[in-house]
Amino acid sequence: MPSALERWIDEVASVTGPNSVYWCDGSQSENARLLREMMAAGTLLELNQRQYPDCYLHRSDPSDVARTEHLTFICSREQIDSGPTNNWMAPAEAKTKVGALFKGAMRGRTMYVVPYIMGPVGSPFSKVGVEITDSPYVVVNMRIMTRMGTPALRAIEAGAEFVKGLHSLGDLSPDRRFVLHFPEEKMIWSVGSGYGGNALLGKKCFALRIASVQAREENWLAEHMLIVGLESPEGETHYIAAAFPSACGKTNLAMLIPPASQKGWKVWTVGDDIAWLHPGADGRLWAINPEAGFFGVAPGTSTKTNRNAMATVQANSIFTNVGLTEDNCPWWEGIDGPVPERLTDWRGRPWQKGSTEKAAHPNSRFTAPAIQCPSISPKFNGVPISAFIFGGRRARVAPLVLEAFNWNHGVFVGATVASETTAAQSGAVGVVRRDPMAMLPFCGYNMADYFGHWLHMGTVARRPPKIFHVNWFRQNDEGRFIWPGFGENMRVLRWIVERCAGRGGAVESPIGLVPDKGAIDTQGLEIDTQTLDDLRAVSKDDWRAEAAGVGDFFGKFGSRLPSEMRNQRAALLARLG
Ligand code: OXD
Ligand code: MN
Repeated sequence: MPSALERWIDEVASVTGPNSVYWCDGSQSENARLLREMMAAGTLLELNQRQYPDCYLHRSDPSDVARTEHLTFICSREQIDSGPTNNWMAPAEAKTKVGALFKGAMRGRTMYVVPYIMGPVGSPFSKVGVEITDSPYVVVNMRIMTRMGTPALRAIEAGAEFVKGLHSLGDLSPDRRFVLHFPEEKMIWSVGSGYGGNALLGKKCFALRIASVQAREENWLAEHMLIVGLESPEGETHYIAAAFPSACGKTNLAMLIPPASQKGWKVWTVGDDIAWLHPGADGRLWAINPEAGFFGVAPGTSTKTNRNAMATVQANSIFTNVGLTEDNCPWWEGIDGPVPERLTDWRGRPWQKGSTEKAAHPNSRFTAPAIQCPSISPKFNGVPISAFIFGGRRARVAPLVLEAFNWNHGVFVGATVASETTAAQSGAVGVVRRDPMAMLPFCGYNMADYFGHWLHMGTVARRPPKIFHVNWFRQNDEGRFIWPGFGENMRVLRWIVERCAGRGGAVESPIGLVPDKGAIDTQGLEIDTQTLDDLRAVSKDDWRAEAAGVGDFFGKFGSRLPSEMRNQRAALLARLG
């Protein structure tokens, strides 16, 4: 009897009509063949193999360069279960409307069956998925980003449940592009886009939107968080999971290199984008990175901003929509060295120094194996989390760092994070939006219930992490950043670790605990006391306005909002006087 997987493959093949069906085993030889075929077809360019061995460049359709949130839907049976922050389509309507786009969509193409595991092979926290796709670019990226091929198939044969993901490039038209999630069926349909966040279905679609639903059902958390370990000179390591909106320097923080002033400290990279967290027998939350690679934003990455990332992408990596130098090396704005006189831009057109257009697309990416990162942690099977950090990009209002009073207050802090939009989303850049736990585009169910789930997890885990908020992006009146950021953020992380260890000075403010004067080590930094005060400043007027904005935001959720969220807001207003 054919298995459930085989029946699904047959069903999809009969609808989409590919020339052939190919089951991926994840082997090196299979990968080499796919790369050769793409180069022959002109969809992949070989980069300078001396400087970038086994690295390639892909140029996407110029209308397909970022996640398209307005075309992303949660197709729960009841609209209320998707909540006011998600687009919703009824499952039956979605299947009819988008099913029509899959009809004959793979004609003339190969249909690839891509079995994969999110998380390490054999880990009890890992989950299995199968992506059907007609894009070989997706296959070679999935091989970097997940544990792809035979081990996943074996797990399914042994009875593992799997998330079904169906992807077709379709005709790449934004008018016929949809990214659909069926949370009750644990199924994903994506058509009309080859962009990573829309097409590598293991990442945002499974590991966040579908997994967030699974996590709620099974008492764990699936979060848009990097995971790092901070090892002190004495050899004590604390792990931190941190949520920031897209393109806020998550990858840089995950791979931070302590500056010379932080002698003896070491940072271990566990993950740069997604954390799956389970309560352990010890009452703590234990995190794994479900991914095996980094899909990072290229522009701004250099040996100065992120030496580890530069080392990671030196081999076996795929670059998407970056520029190209005359000697066939990838190039982007902010990379090391002088700007070349001439380049080929991300669309393949000649580019000259001084051009008003960018050579690399602002959301151009690298896909690179995590194992190549010099700071990669060997602890793939789980690390205990001491602290959660939420961060936003705020020019004013939020201080450099604050600690929540307790778990429920921390959930409120996470739920009310605001940030400014970036190039990772299509649409206007620089608009302030509320982005709870940096999960706004990634929560697969009603966010009011998600806040409830977070509150609940504080009772499931007996020793939950402490919760903090950071803002690296505070500016002065002239619009200049007042905190140096990058490696110097280590100083703030050290205060956080100190607090987790029961040390570190803090004073109460109406919005949480802020570092005592002098509690953050600023030795060797050129920063005056006024600026330090500004970084710790909490303006009651600003926060009253903020609380009003929070009230508007909470209002969207109506009676579904947990009353504790309203209580927290009332308590904040009371503390503000
Ligand atoms: C990402 C994103 O690609 O958050 O990680 O957009
Ligand atoms: Mn992300």
